[in-house]
Amino acid sequence: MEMTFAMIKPNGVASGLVGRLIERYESARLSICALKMHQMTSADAHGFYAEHVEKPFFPELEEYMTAGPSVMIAVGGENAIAKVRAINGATNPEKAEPGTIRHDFAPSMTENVVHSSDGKESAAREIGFWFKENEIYPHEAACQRAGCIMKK
Ligand code: FUP
Repeated sequence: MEMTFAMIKPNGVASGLVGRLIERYESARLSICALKMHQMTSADAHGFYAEHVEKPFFPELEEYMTAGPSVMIAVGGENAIAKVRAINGATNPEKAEPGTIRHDFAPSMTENVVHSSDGKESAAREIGFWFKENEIYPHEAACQRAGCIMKK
């Protein structure tokens, strides 16, 4: 099982989209392994987006990301990294395919509603950035013990 990091950004939370967006991930047979709400501080934004701090768009990105709470999620399942990227759509919503979250909801490249890790390394870094080990429930066995009530 692979795990990735997904985030519903402040305008997604403020627009009441949390349930609808998480449903897209769960409907793709992905599972929630960790979940919390958190409003990024300036320090969080500098740490999480360390590779972008020197870019010209960073001040705007920081302002957006610290404007309200986001929902942080570790998402698990087969090919979770690629699946969540596909469900989210291209970074620039003008290039996002119909049916993707960013096509359906994102007003601009900066305020693009959702995030997801772009590879195994970033997934591990990003999950570790937001969650302690004992906040993550990655094991299918634990899910099986709880029981699935969905009809096959
Ligand atoms: P993504 O992998 O889709 O999260 O995109 P990036 O890591 O390349 O960029 C992170 C965030 O910076 C994007 F979600 C939006 C913002 N960004 C801009 O505002 N302008 C740019 O030119 C590139 C990224």
